[in-house]
Amino acid sequence: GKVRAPTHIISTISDDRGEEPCYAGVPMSSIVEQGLGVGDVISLLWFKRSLPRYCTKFIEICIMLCADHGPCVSGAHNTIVTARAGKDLVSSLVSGLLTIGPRFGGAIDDAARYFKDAYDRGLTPYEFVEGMKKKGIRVPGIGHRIKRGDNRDKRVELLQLFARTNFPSVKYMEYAVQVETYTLSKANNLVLNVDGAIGSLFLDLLAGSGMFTKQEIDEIVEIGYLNGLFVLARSIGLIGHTFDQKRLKQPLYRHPWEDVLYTK
Ligand code: Q5B
Repeated sequence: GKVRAPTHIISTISDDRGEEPCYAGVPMSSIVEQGLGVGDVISLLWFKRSLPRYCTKFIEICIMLCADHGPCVSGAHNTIVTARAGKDLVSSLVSGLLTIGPRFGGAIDDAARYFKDAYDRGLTPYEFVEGMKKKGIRVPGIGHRIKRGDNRDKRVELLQLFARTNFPSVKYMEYAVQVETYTLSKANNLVLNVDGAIGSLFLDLLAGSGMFTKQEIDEIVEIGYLNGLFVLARSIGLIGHTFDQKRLKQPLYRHPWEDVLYTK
């Protein structure tokens, strides 16, 4: 019989060898003919399955709402400084992307991990938050630099409204809201932020859609797919900031001495 040399790469998400490329087995022409969108493409390439329309719409809303949050956030600031140093698009983009992490935009996976663990173990919000405090860990998905209890994040409200209207269950999100109610009783800045809203709602999508086994959900949460949503979304804004600086012919950035505390 035929003997095949062992391969150096295994790939399961796409195939470009036939007449047309396929994403998770779905030919490109079918994706276009069915009028599918970027949420469907993400479903195929990240989750290797077609998800119901409300799920792909939710993914698209996450991408749209996280695409940009002004020039002052860490990522945009880095991108702007890099573009003004005369660097190219990719360098400006990745310089911004590299700021995404546990404090800025990259708290979605940990929010999902901690909210899931706390909810599944039946912890009250008090037990969860105080337990985190004892361990010296900030609750991922809680807290914001400019949003407050009396100045909520509109993005969070829009995601919650969509999910309450379209998801079969929002138990993890409701738990995150209870956690927020408790943290807000401690300090006004400890709101449920956009990372926490996406993290908890994606748990609801995974658990409520009937499209994933328990083992698959655990794997997705463990591997950490969800920061990818923020990375993908914010790339749109960071690319925009690069073009903006180039268009405006902005000179090399130098931070003003007056804004530095020089001390020994
Ligand atoms: N405290 C986000 O902090 C921030 C606490 C907490 C318990 C918490 C902080 C935090 C978890 C990570 C997270 C995603 C660093 C944020 C995003 C995207 C964005 C960004 C944009 C966009 C803000 C004051 C007091 C201290 C702290 C306590 C704060 N957070 N305690 N759990 N989670 N959150 N990140 O304002 O007693 O005085 O020592 O790490 O979810 O990134 O728009 O800007 O779209 O671009 O610097 O929205 O919350 O507050 O550090 O001065 O803390 O609150 O222990 O207590 P701040 P701090 P104490 S969304």
